[in-house]
Amino acid sequence: MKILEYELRRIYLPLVRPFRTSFTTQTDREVLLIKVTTEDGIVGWSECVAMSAPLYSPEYISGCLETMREFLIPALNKAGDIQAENVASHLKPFLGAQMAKAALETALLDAQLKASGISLATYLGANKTRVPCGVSVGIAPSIEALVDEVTSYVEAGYKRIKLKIEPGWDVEPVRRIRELFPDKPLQVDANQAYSRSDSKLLKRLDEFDLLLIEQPLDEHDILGHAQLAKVMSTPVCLDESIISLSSAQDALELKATSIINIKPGRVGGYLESVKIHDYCVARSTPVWCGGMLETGIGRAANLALAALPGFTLPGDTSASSRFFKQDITTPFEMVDGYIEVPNGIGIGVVPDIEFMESITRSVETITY
Ligand code: SMG
Ligand code: MG
Repeated sequence: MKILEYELRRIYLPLVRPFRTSFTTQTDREVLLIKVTTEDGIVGWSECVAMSAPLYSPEYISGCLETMREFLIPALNKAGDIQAENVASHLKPFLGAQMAKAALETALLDAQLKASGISLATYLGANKTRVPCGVSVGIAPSIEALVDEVTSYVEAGYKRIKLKIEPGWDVEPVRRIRELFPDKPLQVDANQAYSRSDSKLLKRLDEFDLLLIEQPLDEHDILGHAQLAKVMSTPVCLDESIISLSSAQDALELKATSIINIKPGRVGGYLESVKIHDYCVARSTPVWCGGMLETGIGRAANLALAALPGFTLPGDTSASSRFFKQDITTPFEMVDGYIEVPNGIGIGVVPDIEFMESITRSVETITY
């Protein structure tokens, strides 16, 4: 497959409500979309999960654009006739840049699968046609506001609730939600907001029968997570720290994590995600699919991944309406707490070009 054109497009979508985490409050989602066109005129789409600023991860949209334009796309072009399966090895000389690399690999994979007439779900090895949905709930202005928001998600049918926490917003909000919904699968995500000296405080969360606590400490603090996991009965689950199969293997071996949040963008793509999944299945480690406030483009691909057999916990695979009033694809809707896995060829969705154009801030095209 030869790619003749790469289109890099920045769009902005307003969020239906502000999304507050320990590191930022988001009121809109800027997204970098990738479109590739092959020499046969087949088009592949993907979205880069980086945020506007390097707050969740070191990567950010302008940086990804630069990396793609200056290094990654020229390297792929130089490689000539390429397969999605070889993208990672062509890009290996460039360090880091998992999100930028993942986006390029996914766009090529979409085009390649469209050419061969198979869906991403089938290609990755999915064994489900629908996946259970979890929802991620931001830090609220008050406990009452949190109760209202969580209640609306429970009533909508979400199968699992994830509460964002930070120092000063942890034990009490979690206690309140647990009291209201004693049987609801519940987990928390700190996005690195605590330090090793907080272990006593974090241990207080053990009484709430949580599925897991996600990334309590700094992304580089593997030892700290291992020490914390020893004293907490709540399983520790790493998110930001896991950037590849080998980092997952190390963290599991060191007992810094006992569950893995697989986010394809963070680990360099869907192919690396499947490797992590397979490794975890072989050692009976549960995995679940994380989310990055994706539009329908990224959401479609995440649903395909979440349909693999080892994804035994509900993921952050919520309905499009959780974040967006209008999505750039046909919205993903939740029925009885599940979303259907797309079964069209490739990622199975295409953007509504007119709407996408209307929310575009810039487009650049690299033609060969
Ligand atoms: O897409 O449902 C979603 C968002 C899930 O909480 C979510 N993602 O750390 O897991 C995480 C965060 C990262 C993005 S927060 C701006
Ligand atoms: Mg997280």
